[in-house]
Amino acid sequence: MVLDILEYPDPRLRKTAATVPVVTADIRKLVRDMVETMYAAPGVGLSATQVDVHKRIIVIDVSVARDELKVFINPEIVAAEGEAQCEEGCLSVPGYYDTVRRAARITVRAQDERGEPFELSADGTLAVCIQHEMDHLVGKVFVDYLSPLKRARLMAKMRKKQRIAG
Ligand code: K2U
Ligand code: ZN
Repeated sequence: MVLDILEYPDPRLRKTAATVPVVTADIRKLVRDMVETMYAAPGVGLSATQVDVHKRIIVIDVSVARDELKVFINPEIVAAEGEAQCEEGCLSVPGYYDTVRRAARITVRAQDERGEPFELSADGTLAVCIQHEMDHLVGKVFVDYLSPLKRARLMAKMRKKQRIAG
């Protein structure tokens, strides 16, 4: 089922996710719900933190055809190099996009939804998205990288929007 996505500055977005000890049927059900929620948003990535489940799980599909789903359980970046600036958005900060600097190429180790370990090297949008989602798992939101002035303007805009939404 489609889950609710927490909106910035909800304090629950600041919680740190716990490692998943065993990939159980419940974890696989959560992954399915996260995948459905991501495609429905639509987004190219989603972290469990954003649906208020504080476990180290992210789902990503950066393909144009929306048919290259990647599931990362207990992801860890084992190598990072270079630097790239990329325009980022976030389903938890709707309507706001800004440039963030991140590593250009990364190697990530994780388990898939069967609990099988794998290693993946990525660059481009996939590398940006993996780093963006892994930030969510430690309570970071991409707006944390912006200048205080930009963040203040964004907060005013979000508050106004949330007031109108009632
Ligand atoms: O974490 C999220 O809210 C998912 C983001 C993932 C993302 C962040 C930065 C750069 C690429 C992906 C959402 O997909 S935001 C919507 C979006 C879609 C395509 C490109 C940029 C942002
Ligand atoms: Zn995000």
